[in-house]
Amino acid sequence: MALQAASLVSPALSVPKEGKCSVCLKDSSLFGISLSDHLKSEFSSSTLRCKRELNQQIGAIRAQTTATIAPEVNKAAPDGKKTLRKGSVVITGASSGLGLATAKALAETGKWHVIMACRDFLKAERAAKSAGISKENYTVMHLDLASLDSVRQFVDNFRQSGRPLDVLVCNAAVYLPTAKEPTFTAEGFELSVGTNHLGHFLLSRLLLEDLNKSDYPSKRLIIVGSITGNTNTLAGNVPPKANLGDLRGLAGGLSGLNSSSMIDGGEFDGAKAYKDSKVCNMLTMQEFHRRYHEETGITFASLYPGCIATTGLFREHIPLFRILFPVFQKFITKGYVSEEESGKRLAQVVSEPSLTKSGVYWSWNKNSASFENQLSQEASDAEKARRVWELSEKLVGLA
Ligand code: NDP
Ligand code: PMR
Repeated sequence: MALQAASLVSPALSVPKEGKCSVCLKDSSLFGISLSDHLKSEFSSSTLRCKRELNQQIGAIRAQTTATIAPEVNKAAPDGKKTLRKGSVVITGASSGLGLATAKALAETGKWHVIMACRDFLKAERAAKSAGISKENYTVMHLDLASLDSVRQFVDNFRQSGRPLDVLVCNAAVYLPTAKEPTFTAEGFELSVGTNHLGHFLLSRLLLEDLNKSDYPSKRLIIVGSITGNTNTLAGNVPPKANLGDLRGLAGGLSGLNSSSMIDGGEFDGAKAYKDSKVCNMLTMQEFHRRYHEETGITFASLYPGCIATTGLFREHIPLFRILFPVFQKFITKGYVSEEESGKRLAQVVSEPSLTKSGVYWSWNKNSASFENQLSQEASDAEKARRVWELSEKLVGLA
């Protein structure tokens, strides 16, 4: 049934009869891309650049204003008992989709102040407003993960704000399935791995110190993973499959100049680059756990929130995909979840007292109950995690 629907979706898709995991896509862009789509994306990338520069300026101004905000503290009530102060959580990419829904779910409890770490300041403000998040429960701060300078600037601005850091959620991501050629971050790393993995890697390494200083009862660092990076699932077996290979491209800096833009050293493939970046996210979470959990007590976790087929993640995909994908996930795979539901799930990983176990990749069953899921062989390979960590340290200037 699933495969019948799949063949309706695209002529570029062929399904060999044997083997349940052998669905083949001849073109990773699924339907190919029309000239008008291409021109549109060229146009929007230059307007995006201008917008980003403007946002950076606005972000700097805003950062100065947030620097004056007095931090909340754990207060002693008149009877001498301490009341728990509001938790302070940074969520990257909180301007849409999962990040916004999580910000809303946490803010609504009245127990959290959400720092929305976003590249588009105005978009984030508007998103918070239209989601109905009250002003006292959030702050927007500028962060462009595709620039390591911006990551460092964000960390400085955050520290100047005087707020504690109790939970960090590395959520932002880009997915470029129709790109024919690689695009690059400010430092020249292929954009998907550069943003989704390397930007977050630097951010979380720098903010570990801040998390460690927090006096909040449960400190957490969460890196959003995905089923599509796990080849022990049907979804993870849809080509192109994640595969970091021997990491030769990562070692070469993903620049596409003297080395490949892909981690495994292969030809550029936007869909594979995204899935590889998700494997890096899940490996990084486990390496954090091995290196720092015992010493700091911080909970390190990852998750697959469900297939949130309506988010902006698929904005670069062709229009037909964006129409059919939610229907396919709702009625065929039954893997679909709404943005609201996914936000509640991630909010649980941020704040539920029952989800404090570290080193876990959380998923949810059909009744929306959380469980500890198994990662694929590659996504749980400790030796690979160590090597990804060490190579990433060099690329982001920490080693
Ligand atoms: P969205 O596109 O809705 O959200 C992604 C967010 O990342 C946006 O806020 C976007 O900002 C932000 N972002 C992108 N690039 C940068 C950058 N350079 N600097 C800062 N922020 C950036 O997608 P989702 O909500 O679906 O994705 C959220 C997470 O969930 C991702 O990690 C994704 O891998 C994961 N996930 C999603 C699934 C799904 O089915 N959708 C399934 C499994 C995991 P802007 O608004 O400015 O574009
Ligand atoms: Mg997938 C149980 C089956 C299942 C689930 C849970 C997902 C989730 N997908 C499943 C199956 C299939 N998908 C099958 C059988 C096919 C072939 C028709 C298929 C195809 C497909 C495509 C072309 N699926 C996709 C794409 C994308 O472009 C999405 C992607 O890979 O983004 C990286 C995607 C996804 N499927 C999912 C999920 C959660 C995604 C997207 C988001 C992500 O992993 O972050």
